[in-house]
Amino acid sequence: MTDTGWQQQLRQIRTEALAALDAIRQRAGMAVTSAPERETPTPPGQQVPGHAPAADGDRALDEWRVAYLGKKSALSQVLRQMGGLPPEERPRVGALVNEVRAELEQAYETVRRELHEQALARRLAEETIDVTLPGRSHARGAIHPLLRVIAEVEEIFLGMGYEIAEGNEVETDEYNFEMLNIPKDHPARDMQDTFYLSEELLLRTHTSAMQIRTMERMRPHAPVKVIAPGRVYRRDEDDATHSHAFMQIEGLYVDEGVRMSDLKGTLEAFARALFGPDQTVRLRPSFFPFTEPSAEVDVRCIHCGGSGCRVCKETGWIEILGAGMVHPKVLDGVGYDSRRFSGFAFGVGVERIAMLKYGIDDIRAFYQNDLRLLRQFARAL
Ligand code: FA5
Repeated sequence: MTDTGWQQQLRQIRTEALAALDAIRQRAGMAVTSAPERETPTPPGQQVPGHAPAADGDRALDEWRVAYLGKKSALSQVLRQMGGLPPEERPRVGALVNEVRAELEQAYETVRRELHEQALARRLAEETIDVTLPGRSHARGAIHPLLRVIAEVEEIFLGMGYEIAEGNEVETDEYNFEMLNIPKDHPARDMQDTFYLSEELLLRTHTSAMQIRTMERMRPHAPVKVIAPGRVYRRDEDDATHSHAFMQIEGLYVDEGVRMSDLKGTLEAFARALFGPDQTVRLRPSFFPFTEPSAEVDVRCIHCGGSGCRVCKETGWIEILGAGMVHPKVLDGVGYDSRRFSGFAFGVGVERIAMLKYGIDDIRAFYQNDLRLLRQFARAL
């Protein structure tokens, strides 16, 4: 083959290949361009509607690559025939073949990129998102005020080295009463009548059953230092300050040498952490069968600061919990020798604390799920 023969053959291959590439572009809806101007991709606006789907363009382009740049392509065949050329001609023809190959490869890359950009533009146009649309706001929940109080009280006592324990709402008569020194005929049972599931099973009337369960679990280990929040039940008439189901937090500290002054100091620190640094507590003598001595514990009225108002019934004090030194009978009953160990316990009414803290004057508000009340707690999440 003569030199011109080579050139002609290569020119033919080039023309045919570029025409086939243009056909692919055209089918994909892109404007036809002559080879040197291929660099600029066709803007999406110029695309002809109703063109072949993007996948067809990709497939055609793959076939094109195999046909014009692949091992069996005319270009490769020319290279293979080069062996029959006189050695001095080979470099020139080789360079020519490489030139055409480079041009075809570049043209291929350009069309590949164009097809890709075209597909992307099409997807962007089809999947339009209106970013100016206002977002849909999600309804936000809030932590219920009673759970907030429990979390806060837990935090305070964790800071004083207490652990948190959990008890059963369904209790046995044994744990709820008997082991707390409240036998069947004891008048204290009248104050805590409850819902019985059977002779022996009941809905617990206070979290104090946790004292027994905790000491049984920990014995003979000391100190025992736990608080146990939870729901309790009583056959009380519902009114502004009473509910038949409410929450308590039990506290128990047992060790050698625990004294009443420890109880008072602990409760004072608790009241200050909860209601502010100026708070004080007052212990009034009281009676619980499982503590001796026993006390009702008041804080200075949050509303009037102690001068007397409607909330504190003009006394300047508000009761928040019952407490006392763990009765020796209770200690001995669970295996802590009362000659060696002593302890204190207290039971806080969660609703009463929440009412004071958030200025809520009816306990029923906590259970009615009135969103106007609950929403006020969403802000302070
Ligand atoms: C007791 O329940 C004792 N277990 C507390 C205790 C624990 C004493 C450890 C000694 C040692 P009391 O019945 O007083 O005590 O209830 C404690 C607190 O629960 C009360 O101060 C009050 O805040 C709350 N409370 C009692 N009854 C109700 C009720 N019906 N509705 C809402 N809160 C109540």
